Amino acid sequence: MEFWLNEKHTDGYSVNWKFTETLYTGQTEYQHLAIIDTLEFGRALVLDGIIQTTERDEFIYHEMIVHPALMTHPNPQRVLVVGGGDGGTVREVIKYQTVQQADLVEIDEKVIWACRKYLPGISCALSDPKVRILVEDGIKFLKKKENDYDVIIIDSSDPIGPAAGLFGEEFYRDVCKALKEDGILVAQTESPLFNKELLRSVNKILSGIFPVTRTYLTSIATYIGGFWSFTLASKKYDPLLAELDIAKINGMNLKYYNNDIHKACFALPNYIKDLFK
Ligand code: AG3
Repeated sequence: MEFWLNEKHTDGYSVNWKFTETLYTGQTEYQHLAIIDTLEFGRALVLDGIIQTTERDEFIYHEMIVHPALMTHPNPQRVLVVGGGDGGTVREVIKYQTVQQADLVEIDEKVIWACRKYLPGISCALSDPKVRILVEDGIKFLKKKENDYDVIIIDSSDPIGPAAGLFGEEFYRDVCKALKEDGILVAQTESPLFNKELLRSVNKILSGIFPVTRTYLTSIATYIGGFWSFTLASKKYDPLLAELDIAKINGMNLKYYNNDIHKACFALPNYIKDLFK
């Protein structure tokens, strides 16, 4: 017998993943959660039927959501990750010697539990003393914060279900307030091909709040549409002008991000530039 996950993205597009084992499946308070072992990509976290991360290519996403901002900021000490309960993002954040504390605010405790148990290579940093885990709604958490973080990273799922509120203006204004005067925000902003209105809207909202807004790209086979986008918004430092101290990443053994990628990832094809006109 063969097992296939049919990952449905739109009415006319889905991706099929052959898997050999279901390690966990269940309904949480917020979503359906599964951990499966796929034939091509290793173990994967699946939320509401959509693959969030896989052992094989998680490094691309997690390095790219973290390093452009942490290299742009000259002295990141306090970092907040909203979502990201699998732990991959905080794993990259605490590689920086300057980082004293990484707060992880994840709404769904079950995601943390399942990733700790079944995805140890991704979740390994969750037990690090620098990481403080708060099981809480990121939207409510940020309302209480002011002038507190150097970098805030929004590592969310798609803008439906529990993450819907993480792409709107009110939330981004709260993020801005929670950042210090030279703080940087980064958000995963979906596929520019499949979700271009979302990317356009986020870029526009952030440009109205922050002096510097830059969308950047990478490609991750697990996610659809060729390119995957991230949007960085900054109160002071521009990732394109920042003097990068490449010594900061020496010894981190990164598999994707480097100095050349930092410069190249902000280059946008015309169909994406046109979205922001
Ligand atoms: N968060 C982004 C997953 C988006 C997947 N969406 C999709 N394929 N349509 C990943 C969380 C990893 N820490």
